[in-house]
Amino acid sequence: MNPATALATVLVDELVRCGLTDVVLAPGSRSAPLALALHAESRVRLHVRVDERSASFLALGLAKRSERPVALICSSGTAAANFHPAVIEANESGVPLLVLTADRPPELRGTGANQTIDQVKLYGTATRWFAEVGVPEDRPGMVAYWRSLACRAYQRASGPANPGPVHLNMAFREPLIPDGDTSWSEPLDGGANGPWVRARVAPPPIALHIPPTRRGVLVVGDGAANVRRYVAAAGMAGWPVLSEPNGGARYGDHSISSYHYLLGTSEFADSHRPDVVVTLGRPGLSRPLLSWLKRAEEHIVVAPDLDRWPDPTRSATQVAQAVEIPVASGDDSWLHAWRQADAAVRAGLDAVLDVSGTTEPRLARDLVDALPNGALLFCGSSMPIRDLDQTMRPRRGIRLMANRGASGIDGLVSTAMGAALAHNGPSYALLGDLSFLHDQNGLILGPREPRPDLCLVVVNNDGGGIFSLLPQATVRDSFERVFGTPHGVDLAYAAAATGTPYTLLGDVGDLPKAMRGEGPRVVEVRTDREENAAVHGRLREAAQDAVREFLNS
Ligand SMILES: Cc1ncc(C[n+]2csc(CCOP(=O)(O)OP(=O)(O)O)c2C)c(N)n1
Ligand SMILES: [Mg+2]
Repeated sequence: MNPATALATVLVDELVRCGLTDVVLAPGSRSAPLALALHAESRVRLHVRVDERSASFLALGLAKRSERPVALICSSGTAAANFHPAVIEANESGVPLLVLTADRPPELRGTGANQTIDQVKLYGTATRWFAEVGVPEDRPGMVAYWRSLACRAYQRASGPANPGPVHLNMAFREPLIPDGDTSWSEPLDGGANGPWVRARVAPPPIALHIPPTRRGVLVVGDGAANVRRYVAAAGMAGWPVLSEPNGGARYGDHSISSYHYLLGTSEFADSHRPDVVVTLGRPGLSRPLLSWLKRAEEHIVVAPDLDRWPDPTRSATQVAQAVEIPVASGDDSWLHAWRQADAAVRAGLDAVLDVSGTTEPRLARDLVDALPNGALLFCGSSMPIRDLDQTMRPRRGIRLMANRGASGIDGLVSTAMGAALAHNGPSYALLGDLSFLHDQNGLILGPREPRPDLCLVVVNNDGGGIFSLLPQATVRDSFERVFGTPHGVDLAYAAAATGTPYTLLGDVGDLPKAMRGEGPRVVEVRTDREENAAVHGRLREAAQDAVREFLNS
């Protein structure tokens, strides 16, 4: 057997023994040994994509939803560089990716040889671990090296407290395809069963006990872990829960879904200062929430990995791997005040939305209401995730995800596709038009590829709507060209290019009907950026009126 084939076969076998189930491959020649080993491996689901950037975000979506490492494979050269944005997102949001880049052997590097670039530590500080695997050779000891290397890579990617991307750069010398010979200097087999090296997971950490108080708040942001347990504890303690949609805690009686508007009204924020705030994950969507967090007396950050605790407001006073929220005695006036205020603001917001026509905040609210139980909603960056944060009513039975590690508008069609392929149930995505256009290649799906059940709802405001809500909006002359960036693309043609079923939604009331169907499909909703900015203004006013009325009652 030639060494390239031996390494690829052994590595794939060992990764499968570790638990690998999905692999995304972009085509190329140098990666042929891996491609062929994978194609022959019936225990993994293989996904092939032609664009490496889309391929890498597909892997990100698969790994993010399944919470298990997904392998990602490409050829040498710029192919590997196209993985970089997804690797960055995986690093920032703690998603386990196994990046296997094929490379030329050392004698071809730095010589001007075709498709050869410096791939050593290509992703810089954006990986949890990098290894230059070394050119495979037929000599005793290689099998132990390759198998233990695969176990280390899989274990390092999966965490458990600190999952993230791992990069193995794999130099293959020709020949790159099997030669029919099966002889090798030692047995290539793995252990009798299971992986070569068994990694033992550490016991759960001992929780930090905090003094009982009724005046606490639980804040849940992106990437939060053990959410149900903390929500239950907050419920027992009588604490309100402020959860971003993607935090996964916007459900139940204690959920304060209008927190963005409540905390954006100074009279409420000033008069509802908690004794303690506990944050799970990384909150980062609502400016009023972040300002309020900055002023917290005691801010406890729960972070499974103490090397990387999130604290964008630099307000943390304690960091712990786990926290015990104790039940406190006393009346429930604190929680009651939050809930009453929330109900008042909620009614004000809903009244504005109900008569706002087909606008983006209305669409976000109604989309969540229209999701069937068991659905996944992947939400795009920019206004979709913010509209959801500001309008979503609490509900159970759905799962919400977003790429909030680096908050890019890149790779979102593919991330949604990947998440949908790992989700057991119907999937939906809410994306802006620029985000959709940025990753049109995410719609390219070969005839033999696994097909996700995914409805992509694209909000087309012909450009970047978020900028109309930022100070840039006041620079009238230059705004449209350098911020608004209208493109005039007809999304029906973009969908038609890949044969993706397409529907144009006229009235937001027809949304549930438009969402029906199966397989990958696109629903376009046309909106107006200025009108949206105006609705956001009306929502703010209605919320402030409601808060003031509540405080004066
Ligand atoms: C890769 C990348 N490029 C640029 C940006 C900056 N950016 C943030 S939001 C945005 C506009 C997004 O437009 P769209 O997806 O249509 O959403 P909308 O703002 O209209 O809601 C841009 C360009 C980014 N976050 N990521
Ligand atoms: Mg847009």
